[in-house]
Amino acid sequence: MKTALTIAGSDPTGGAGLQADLKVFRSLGVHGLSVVSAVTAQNTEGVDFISPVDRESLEKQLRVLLSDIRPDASKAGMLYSVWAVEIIARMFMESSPANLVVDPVTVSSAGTSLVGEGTLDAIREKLFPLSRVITPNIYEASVLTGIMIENRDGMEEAAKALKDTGPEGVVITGGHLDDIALDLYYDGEFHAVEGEKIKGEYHGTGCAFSAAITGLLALGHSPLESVRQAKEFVNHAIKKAYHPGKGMGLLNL
Ligand code: PXL
Repeated sequence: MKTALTIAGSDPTGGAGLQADLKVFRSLGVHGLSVVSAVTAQNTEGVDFISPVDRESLEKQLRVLLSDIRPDASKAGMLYSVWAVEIIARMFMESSPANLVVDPVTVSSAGTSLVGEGTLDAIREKLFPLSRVITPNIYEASVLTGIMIENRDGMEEAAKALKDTGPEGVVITGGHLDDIALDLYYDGEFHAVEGEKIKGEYHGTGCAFSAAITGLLALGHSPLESVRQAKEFVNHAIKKAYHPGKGMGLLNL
């Protein structure tokens, strides 16, 4: 059985974060490993509270797990603080992780900030150089590069700037061309990853997308193939989404 690790925040709704990532790994037939970086209190209407785990707890969770199991792929989701990024980067530099996917999470689907001061800069400087694939959405790519992305040219310019920070591939999500959802994958060449645009507000789509890429890389797919299949996986989960609460829909992972 292949293994995939997520380092992520806990989301009690099970729609995003660590819980969603584990469901995605399970759906793909990969054994899920998890290290919790923060505890959130939230429901389908929004995030109410965030408490990062302390340094020792984060470091111990990772060190003890990685001293035993070498994951076939790993994903970093919501890390929240600069020191969490530094601990993870140091630990991964020591253990040379295979197939690291970094989702530079900034805000929740309902708009709450999920990062502290300086965290995104630390992610760009310390984790992107170790990554196989990074998965910013248009907003995150704009903040990370300082480029205001307004169209496909802007997506391409930002993708190139992000590739220069060190990852093997960059996928910028959330573009659109008329009625087509456009994600752009760049690995030295541009690849449009198109999908049908689905209306409505869904929680955890970014988490599910980056987790699916991670699981597919663990199974041995190429980064481009993983990105394409991950997009299909998430679209399928959106089409079968359900509404257990009063707010956003949750993906059927
Ligand atoms: O989708 C970003 C995200 C990541 N991690 C956790 C979250 C969310 C969004 O709400 O709750 C724990």
